[in-house]
Amino acid sequence: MSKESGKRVLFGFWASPFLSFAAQCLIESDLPFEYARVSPFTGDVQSDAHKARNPLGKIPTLIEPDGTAISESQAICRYLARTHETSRKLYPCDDAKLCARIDALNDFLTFSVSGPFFNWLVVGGYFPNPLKLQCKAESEVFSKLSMIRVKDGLLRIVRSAALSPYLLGSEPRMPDFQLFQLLVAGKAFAEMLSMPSLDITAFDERLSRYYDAVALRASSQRIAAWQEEEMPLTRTELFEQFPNFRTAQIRPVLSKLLGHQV
Ligand SMILES: N[C@@H](CCC(=O)N[C@@H](CS)C(=O)NCC(=O)O)C(=O)O
Repeated sequence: MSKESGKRVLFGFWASPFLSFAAQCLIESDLPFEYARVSPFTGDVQSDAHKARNPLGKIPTLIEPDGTAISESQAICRYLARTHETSRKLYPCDDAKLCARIDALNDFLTFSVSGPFFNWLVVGGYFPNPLKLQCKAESEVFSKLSMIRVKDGLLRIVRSAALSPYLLGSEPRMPDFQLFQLLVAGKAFAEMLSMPSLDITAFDERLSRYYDAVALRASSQRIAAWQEEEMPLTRTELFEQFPNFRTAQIRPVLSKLLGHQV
């Protein structure tokens, strides 16, 4: 039995929109949990202790009181809905038609918004600064192309969603917290990396109004306070510890790929 058993513990760090999304589903479901910090910026995700929880070496991971470990934010939220009545409003598993609409939005957000956003963050943001790789021109081109993809994905959503005020109507569902926490992360990383374009909420007025509506929820505000409290530590790790182990891993691969020393 893991030493975490008997308690519900969420592993990760607050700068991750995936962890914040899972945390928001827990709070909205009235499921108390403890938080245990595992930072990707220190290499903690590759520790034996974390890999025993999630062999993929990613955060977030949730350990349920019975010892069950679940990773991947959407898998966590769906598991909660299947095992806890209070969570079912976010993902009504007995309503196949509504779940299909929810799944469609979650899948679209993952593939067409969140994926390109994170590639942009890494290649356009982390590579030149804080990793200080000499690939500024390539990073800028990549940023522009990523911005087009992310904007396209977000515009498809705001044009087709109910936004009254939530994506599927008057009640928030799983994709609302996935999207909202991505918008929150955009703002945080725009500030942390001095890259204003990462604030993707600013792409469209409808998105700003949507953000403001979800931000009013008590769960959003609780998470915002935790995110803010942890930000100085995360910033220090990003600029001081992260380059120490990441730069050496990436530099030879990227130099070969780009055909010049980075
Ligand atoms: N699809 C995953 C994404 C999780 C993810 O990419 N987490 C990042 C932090 S935001 C991570 O663990 N990075 C560490 C690594 O890739 O080594 C989810 O929805 O939970």
